[in-house]
Amino acid sequence: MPNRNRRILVTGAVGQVGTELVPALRDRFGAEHVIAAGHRTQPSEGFRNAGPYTTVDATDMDGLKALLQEHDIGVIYHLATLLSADGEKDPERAWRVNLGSLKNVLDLGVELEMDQIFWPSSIAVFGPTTPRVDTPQRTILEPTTMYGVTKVAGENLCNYYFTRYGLDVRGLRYPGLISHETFPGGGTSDYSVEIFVAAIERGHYTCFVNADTALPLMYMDDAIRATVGVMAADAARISVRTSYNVSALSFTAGELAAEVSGRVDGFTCDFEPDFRQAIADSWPDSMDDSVARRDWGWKPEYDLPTLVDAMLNGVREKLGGAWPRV
Ligand code: VAH
Repeated sequence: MPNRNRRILVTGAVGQVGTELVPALRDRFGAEHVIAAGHRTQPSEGFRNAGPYTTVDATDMDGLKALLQEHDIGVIYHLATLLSADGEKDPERAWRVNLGSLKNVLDLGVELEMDQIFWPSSIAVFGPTTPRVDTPQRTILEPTTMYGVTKVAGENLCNYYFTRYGLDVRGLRYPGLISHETFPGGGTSDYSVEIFVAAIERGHYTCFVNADTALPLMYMDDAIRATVGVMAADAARISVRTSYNVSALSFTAGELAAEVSGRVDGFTCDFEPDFRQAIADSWPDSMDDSVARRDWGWKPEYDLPTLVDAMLNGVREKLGGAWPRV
């Protein structure tokens, strides 16, 4: 049985998911129970002061081991990663960071007898040969980005450490995540966040994918609930140890622009694809997440209108702070 006295470590804690996962875990388990670990990105003062914060380079095995022992960690949410667009700019670094850090986490998970490990996969595991609509849980995984390659390799590494060592590793194939608490960078789905900031700041956005580009997308509140939900599930119900498909919405960049236009007077959007179009084109339009719904009761709560309302309200509130210019 998990030792509930041992603490939780979140790596990549200052990233798009970590910034919202850390508070959610602290609400559930107590602020002092959750150690937030960043690396290069500087946290806001509020984030740094909200509970235990440190930095770690998860590719450094000795440094990571020392951190796990110092704080008596029993559960790791290992979020540190290079995303798809940044990964294509430096594939070698993407492999080293994404896979090197995961291997360290898994090896230390066995050596220090971690109770649980969470690791995020992505729809980036899919490629041009994968069925594009209602992509099944088990299907062809031939990604055309290094980020996707690291996610396929990582999923199989997690499954191996469960099968070989009994390590309780769980993962989710996150869709493109849409949030307003951090400004994401280095991803292909970033247009789905940038559009809200640009609409409020300038009333115009130039989108870097075509209007008819459809992707599986999800509001961050749903992603956090899925993450907490899969980790809270009885281990006997977990039938997937690579990573679960979890889905919420599928819509095109043009549909998103139309929803924003209906709420922001005078907003206009044009579409000028860049190198990220080819990455988006390699990913599916929608995912089948029936296995996650069956195994541990996954169910999204946000539809497109409620997502857009939440994002516009959140970005308007956030713009009082220091948002970078898109
Ligand atoms: C990216 N936001 O764009 C990430 C995500 C599905 C996309 O993995 O790389």
